[in-house]
Amino acid sequence: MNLSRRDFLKLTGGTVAVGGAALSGWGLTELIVDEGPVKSWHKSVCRYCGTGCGVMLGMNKDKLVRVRGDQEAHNKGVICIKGSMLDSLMKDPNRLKTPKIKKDGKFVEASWEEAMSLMTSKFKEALNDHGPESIGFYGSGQLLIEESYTANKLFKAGFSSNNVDGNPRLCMASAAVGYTQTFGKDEPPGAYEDIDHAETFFLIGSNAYECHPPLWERIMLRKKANKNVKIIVVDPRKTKTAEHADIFLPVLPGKDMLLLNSMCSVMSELELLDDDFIAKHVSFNDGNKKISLEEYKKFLKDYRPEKVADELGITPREIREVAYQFAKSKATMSLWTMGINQRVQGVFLNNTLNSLHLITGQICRPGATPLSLTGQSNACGGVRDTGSLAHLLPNGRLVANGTHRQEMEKLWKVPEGTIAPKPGRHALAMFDGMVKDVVKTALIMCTNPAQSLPNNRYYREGMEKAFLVVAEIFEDTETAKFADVLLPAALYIEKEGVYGQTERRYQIIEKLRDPVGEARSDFDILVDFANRMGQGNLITYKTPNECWDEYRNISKASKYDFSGITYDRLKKERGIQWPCPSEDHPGTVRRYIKGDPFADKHVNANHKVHFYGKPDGRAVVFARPYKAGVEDVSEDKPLFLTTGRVISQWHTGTMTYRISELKHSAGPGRFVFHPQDAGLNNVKKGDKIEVESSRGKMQGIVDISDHETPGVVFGAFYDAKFLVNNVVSDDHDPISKEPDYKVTAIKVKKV
Ligand SMILES: Nc1nc2c(c(=O)[nH]1)N[C@H]1C(S)=C(S)[C@@H](COP(=O)(O)OP(=O)(O)OC[C@H]3O[C@@H](n4cnc5c(=O)[nH]c(N)nc54)[C@H](O)[C@@H]3O)O[C@H]1N2
Ligand SMILES: Nc1nc2c(c(=O)[nH]1)N[C@H]1C(S)=C(S)[C@@H](COP(=O)(O)OP(=O)(O)OC[C@H]3O[C@@H](n4cnc5c(=O)[nH]c(N)nc54)[C@H](O)[C@@H]3O)O[C@H]1N2
Ligand code: SF4
Ligand SMILES: [Mo]
Repeated sequence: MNLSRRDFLKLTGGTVAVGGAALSGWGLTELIVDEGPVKSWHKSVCRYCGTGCGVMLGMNKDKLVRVRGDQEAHNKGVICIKGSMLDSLMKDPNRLKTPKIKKDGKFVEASWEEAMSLMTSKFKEALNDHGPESIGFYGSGQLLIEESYTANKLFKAGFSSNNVDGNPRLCMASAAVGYTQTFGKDEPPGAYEDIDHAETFFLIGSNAYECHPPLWERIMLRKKANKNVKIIVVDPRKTKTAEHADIFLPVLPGKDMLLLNSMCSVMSELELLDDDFIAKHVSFNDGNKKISLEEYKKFLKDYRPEKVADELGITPREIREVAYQFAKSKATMSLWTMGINQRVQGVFLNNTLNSLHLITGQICRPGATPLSLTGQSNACGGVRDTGSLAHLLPNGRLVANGTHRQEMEKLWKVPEGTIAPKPGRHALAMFDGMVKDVVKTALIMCTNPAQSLPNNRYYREGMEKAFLVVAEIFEDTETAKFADVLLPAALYIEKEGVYGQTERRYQIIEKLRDPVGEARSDFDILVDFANRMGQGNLITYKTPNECWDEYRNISKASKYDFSGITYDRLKKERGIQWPCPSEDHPGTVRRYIKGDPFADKHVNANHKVHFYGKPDGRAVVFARPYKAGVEDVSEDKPLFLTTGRVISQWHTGTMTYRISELKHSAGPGRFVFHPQDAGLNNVKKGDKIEVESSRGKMQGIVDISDHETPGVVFGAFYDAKFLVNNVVSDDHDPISKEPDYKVTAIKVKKV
């Protein structure tokens, strides 16, 4: 069936995936756009999210006129409504087209020469007068790998400044630390393919229906094909994902550690543990030292369902049922996202999710795996794998580790001692440093922190004080307003480079047209900046392909080895999963088992798994206690505010809220109440209210929906006129430093 996009949105509210399959039933594989005939089709990847959908782009000269899902990619032709409207984004007439410099509070057009020399002189001044800790780079999981790699190398090895961080800190940091602590290496052991083999899906803190629609559709197809498939959803809100669950646990926000530990305790009590797997492949730890299985079991006794169910807001029976289903199913796959990562106990939650799989042996088999879903298109490849966070170096190395620093200094051909031994400032600390006037000058690229950081008013003070260079595609973003120098960036198919998504899959985006106006790719901006800063000997490559080849060869020295993934291969194949140590290697679907080049020599019929990230080859099960967060409801602040996303909008809305169909589908930003809470607070749809949290007050409009649950108010963050982050708390996980956007106690009053 062919429909215009407008009709499609009218019929569906934009809430279903566009594709061949189960959910939508529309049989749509492409949406028709009247932009003239397609002259050539090109394989690419969607610009937006970490699902990493393969798309086919129909070009008419330099115009993108059609987008459709790539049948040969992992998403099998399915894409969501955002991806299907990439052409609208690419033809937006309001792009930033020239550099601008702020003079007397107003932006005036400038040449690249003027803008770049002002930027260079400000960075040199800060470096000379205040040292490497006074500068910073705040990047993004939406930059290309070559761009993040270059910025990271330039700052850490060129300027000896570890103040390199970015929005993946707000998103994937807890998952990355979780995997690293458990397995010794970041990035998931499994892959999307596991969806086709799983019998039980355990989705916790993920609204995959709205945020990873093609993956959700693949889960639905699996369920249709096999009647034993059960879907468990744990979420304080009755999301569209939860609506389709066989078992839905509406836990209260912020308490999941009680649930996960309780599930472990049930498994221990009912002898559902996989003793053989544990004996061969697992060790136990209390966070400080190794412990025995017996000691671990003793720790779990405090979490018996009867002890925790009330606090979770569910029944002991429900916990037992879910634990039993998880352990006994033929293959259990966990999927989680921000409801778990963006939490003050984000790392512990990630550890414990991994543990559930390890103690039941639900891992390293088709369909049995803990798969953390990635948020942004390139948070994995671009930021986690390149080590573009304040505490990391490329391919799993740590700033604080002397051997790792020396390895990178050799690979980057800089003198020993060049990389500073102390981790730099993580996202919140970077902007806090600006507030305190310690971070003087920073480059912000491909992210909009003035809207996306929690406790937003506070960090904006810092943006006001520091000298900010902002590379953007639009001039009207909240962060661009704080820029002293604004640089026009090339977007998507105006440049070339690689994205790496959830399942360790690298895919290329080819350049299909020139940038608008005078815009330059973030890569070109960084290479030019490096030269002007006297770092031409460090950043020697001139093209993304040359950069890729340098980085690809560097990866050889690590367990991330993707040296076999060349641009040539990426152009021909539909993405390749690392490890991939040679050009004739097919890539690795599942890690730590036969077929993974690093496990191969250790595994045999009797010993099928080898966790090579750990010296003893054993993954670690941590005994992690629950700790109540500071942001809990009380008489004074009786409601939970939780924040997140809707299907038709991307983050801060700069790209999607200007597209009329998508704007219409989402509507303006608002506070969404369950009918019962609306009644209790005497508010109705359309009322204006004031919301107050520990961080401040804001006003907003009320909406009412059965998708919310009593006690929980939802707000999305796409609308710049509804800055929900004004009231969201910036409490964060003490290890990952990822902020807790999901749990803020509030009170409301009608205005
Ligand atoms: N449409 C759309 N898709 C996107 C994005 C987008 O902006 N728009 N962004 C991408 C990015 S970067 C990301 S990070 C992902 C995010 O993808 P998701 O994490 O799936 O989306 P969120 O809406 O942030 O939150 C997920 C769920 O966590 C639940 N939650 C809140 N508090 C708790 C809690 O205490 N416990 C539990 N168990 N759950 C809780 C919320 O109710 C919500 O349903 O989406 C990616 N995909
Ligand atoms: N309340 C609340 N806040 C949240 C979250 C939440 O759940 N709740 N989630 C957090 C999470 S998980 C994330 S990932 C962050 C995302 O937060 P941000 O990264 O701040 O949000 P985006 O809207 O993705 O910002 C990307 C910016 O880059 C610009 N841009 C697009 N393409 C390019 C390009 O090629 N080059 C350059 N230079 N610029 C480009 C866009 O116009 C946009 O302004 O938000 C975080 N904030
Ligand atoms: S699910 Fe994500 S990657 Fe796929 S089309 Fe939608 S936004 Fe793009
Ligand atoms: Mo994210």
